[in-house]
Amino acid sequence: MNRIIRVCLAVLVFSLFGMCQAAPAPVDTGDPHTDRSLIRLDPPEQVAKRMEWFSDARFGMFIHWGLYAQNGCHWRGQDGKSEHMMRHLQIPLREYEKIADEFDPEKFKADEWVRIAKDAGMKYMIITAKHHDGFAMFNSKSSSYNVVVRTPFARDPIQELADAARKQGLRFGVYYSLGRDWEDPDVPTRDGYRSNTWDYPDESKKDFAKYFERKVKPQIKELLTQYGPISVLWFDTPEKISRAQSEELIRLVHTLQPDCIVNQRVGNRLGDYRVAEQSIPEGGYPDPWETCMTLNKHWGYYEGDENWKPTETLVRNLIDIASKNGNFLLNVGPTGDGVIPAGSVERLKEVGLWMKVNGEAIYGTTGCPLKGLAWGRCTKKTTPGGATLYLHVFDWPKNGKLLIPALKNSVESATLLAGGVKLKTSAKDGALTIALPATPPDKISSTIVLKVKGAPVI
Ligand code: FHN
Repeated sequence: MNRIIRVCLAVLVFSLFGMCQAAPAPVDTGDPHTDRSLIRLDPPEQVAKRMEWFSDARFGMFIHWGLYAQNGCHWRGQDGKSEHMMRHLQIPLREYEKIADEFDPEKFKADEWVRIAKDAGMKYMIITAKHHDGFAMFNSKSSSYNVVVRTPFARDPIQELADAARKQGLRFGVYYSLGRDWEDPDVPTRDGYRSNTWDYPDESKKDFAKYFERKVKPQIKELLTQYGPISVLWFDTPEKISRAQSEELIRLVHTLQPDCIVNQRVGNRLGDYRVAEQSIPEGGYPDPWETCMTLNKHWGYYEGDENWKPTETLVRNLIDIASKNGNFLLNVGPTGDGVIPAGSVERLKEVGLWMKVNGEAIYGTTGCPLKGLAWGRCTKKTTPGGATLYLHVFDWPKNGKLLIPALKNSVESATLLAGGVKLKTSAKDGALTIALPATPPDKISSTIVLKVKGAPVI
């Protein structure tokens, strides 16, 4: 009997130990949203060249703006819950399009939006050119269901923002809803409920290829030929697109604008970089990647949502993402009259104040081999004959001693980035200790610049 108990205990211990082990690499699910590895159509060096600015930029603005913003995702007094309100309330297209008759954002100023992004330390911006409602927020010759033709505003915000971004030195990109378009009768989507089943109930009649030829390709061509350099084509919801169609789109984009990067939501594991949504992947991804995240709880402007993430969370997310080789695409949802909500502007201003002092430790950095740092994160720049490690200290040690475990390199210097104060270091048993002043320069995260000889050896 004892032997049986021993064997059972052994099995139990090993299985528990196994559960504590690093999770096995996830199996590719075939779902373009979740697969870890991207399939490349171009040689790696060509992709790397295209991606250079992106990895250096690290921080961008996402903008969700469309008819749903007119009344804060509400319709005739009903709560539409989000930018999906047309689907949530099953609003017939003939009714939903009437919102366009009132859409006249007289407070919209492209230069103002770009300045807000620039002052936050953002280096690129991506706006919804067409979201799931199928309404083009640009002058589309191939679909009259667009902001220039159908609204009293009668202006092209994509044109105005592209021009303003270029003038202020930011890169500009566009979001395009690929697999969901509630205006077009031919768009089926996975499990049907994500397509327009209220105006077009018969899913069996829907032919994605017709929509792809009639609307998607012409509009992608318009976006890439009407507005000058487009740095990112940010596709979304690639349900039901075939591998051949995803490939055709990527080749179309890179034929019209070779430097334009395409995210993985072009579908079928293709694309130049990966996307995480509302989350920061534990170990990052092997490919270049970006986390997109809302500032409150909604992508589009939702009346009454004042649940803004604290500035500390935003800054530490940016640092955490950069420490894993990722980019942070932080979203704003402007109102129907063209204003970025005050709660967003306030926090972006505060993030910008931190970036003004510490941006050097984010832009152009890569992840750092120092992992699992209890007090914060680390980013890195390679220098001739060595490296600069940026130590982002969230929790300032009370005893004035910052411990960096297992860094074997010899130290050239250690300084506070804010103010340049030199810091004393000492090495013992393969660990490095940095003596710190009593008060941290920044309560959110203080940066120490640690210059070491040779590539970091952990
Ligand atoms: O359904 C959309 C949603 O409205 C929003 O645009 C996000 C942004 O990444 N993408 C889809 C949800 O994954």
